[in-house]
Amino acid sequence: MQRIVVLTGAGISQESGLQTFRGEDGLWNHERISDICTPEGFARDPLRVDRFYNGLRAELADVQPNAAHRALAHMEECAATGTWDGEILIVTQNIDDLHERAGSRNVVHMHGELMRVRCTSCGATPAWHGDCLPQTPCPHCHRPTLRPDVVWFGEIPYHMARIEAALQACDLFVAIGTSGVVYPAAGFVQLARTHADTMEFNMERSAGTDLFDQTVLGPATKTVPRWVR
Ligand code: BV8
Repeated sequence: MQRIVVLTGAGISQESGLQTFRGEDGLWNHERISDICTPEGFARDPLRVDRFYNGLRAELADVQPNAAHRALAHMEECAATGTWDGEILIVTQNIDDLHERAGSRNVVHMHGELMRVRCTSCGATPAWHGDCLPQTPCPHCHRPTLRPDVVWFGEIPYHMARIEAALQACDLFVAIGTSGVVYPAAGFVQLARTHADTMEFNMERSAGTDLFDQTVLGPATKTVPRWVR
């Protein structure tokens, strides 16, 4: 039984038409991280942050999963049907739902999900498809205390215990389309390389490239299906 953990970042969704964070047209070239991606930024100007995520949510409705998402979903299907003696867990930093829409079920969103909001009063995390604004009432407790269900800088990522257990147990750790600058995700290769093979798929060298056994350069829609075949 081969156990694979795949960490994905914004680069796997780039060819679906979603912006990455740090490329030449990256999201963080147009907005300051401190204004958008911190609890302090949200407390300062919740409307600005809500509008940022409302815009990403609207964009997501117009894009489709690509061949890289589908290749990973195919691996999970082969495991489920027994044509491959293995298991695959996708740990994604992405908040889009393209892995799920490609058919993957074993997906962990460590930075949260764009298609959910979280109530800071009752803790509910309802699915959310339209706009959410500071005065929008929570569908459960009816208080106007909803926020994007997203992990901002300085907040603790979701599902860390499950992720760390999977990293300890894996035989192969693969990173696809991540610049390797945001922790704790950027540190996963350090944890895995003590006992597992490590592979990276990217358009260019990342901050972590020297830590991987192998780096495959090129667009994920070409390189990942070739690897999965
Ligand atoms: C935490 C929210 C404690 C959702 C995001 C000093 C040292 C070390 C760490 C820290 C430090 N100071 C502060 C920290 C901690 C901090 C951090 O890491 N800061 C960095 C900047 C130094 N981290 C945190 O605060 C985290 N929390 O540490 O809590 C803790 C930890 C563990 C246990 C207990 C307590 C919280 C971090 C989460 C922040 N939230 N986003 C959203 O809005 O999306 S981060 C943001 O960056 C996104 O989530 C994104 O996923 C993430 C990483 O970016 P990438 O996915 O890598 O995207 P990027 O654009 O950077 O790169 C794209 C790559 O794809 C490129 O390499 C490109 O070449 C490639 N590519 C492009 N096109 C393609 C492609 N590859 C293949 N094919 C293509 N077609």
